[in-house]
Amino acid sequence: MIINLSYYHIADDVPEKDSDVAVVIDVLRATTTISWALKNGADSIQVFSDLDLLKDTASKWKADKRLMLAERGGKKINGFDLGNSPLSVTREKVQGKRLFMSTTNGTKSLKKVQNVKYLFAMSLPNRKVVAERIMSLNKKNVLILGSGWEGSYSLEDSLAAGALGSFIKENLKYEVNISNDELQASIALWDTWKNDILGCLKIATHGKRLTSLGDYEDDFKCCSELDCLDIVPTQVERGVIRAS
Ligand code: 3SL
Repeated sequence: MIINLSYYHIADDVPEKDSDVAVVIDVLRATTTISWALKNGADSIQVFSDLDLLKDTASKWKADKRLMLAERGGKKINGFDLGNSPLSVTREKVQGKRLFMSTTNGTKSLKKVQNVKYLFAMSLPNRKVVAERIMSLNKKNVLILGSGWEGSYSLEDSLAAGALGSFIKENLKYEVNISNDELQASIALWDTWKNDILGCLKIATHGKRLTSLGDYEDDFKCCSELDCLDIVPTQVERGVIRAS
């Protein structure tokens, strides 16, 4: 048995060929927010690229069972309940609710691979449990997809891809084939920064962008915590993610 692991920086880079498993990463901050929302009891997250479609779909849901989250350029959009901070999805706000969510890049990556049979959202806090779930599936081709920023590379997603690749390489009983240079480079990145994850997030371009927008110190801390969540955000129907 062999597992082929590949990593693509952004949605547009994903090749047409089929994968058995896809893992989407948006460290700053969409997949961290999704992971924490589910940990705090959200019923499900439905992701959208289009804001009008999000509003229209949400309007058909019971008012006390829904929340609308939207972010563009790092900021919450006026008229929505929440933006995209993992700190905002507290138990008081999200428990039992469906979250209708759209972000600049992360939800785009989730949409891109929504036809893959096993689709997970990963952040640094749930890296270990997502890796263990992937390993337990015994599937051959696993695609890791970052979110980047508006079509370009992001350091923090690549760091997390390397963290995932390293964990699987070190813990899987059978052969792991790191099948593209993007993942080889990400594993090297992880080896360089694994003892200063927070530092890496802050020097990343999107880290600097967030810093320029305000005080995101607690978001950085939350997004850089490793292996502290036991939630595997799993697509259960197209565009809808639940904890499993
Ligand atoms: O790009 C995205 O999807 C967001 O995660 C960006 S932000 O961290 O909310 O600014």
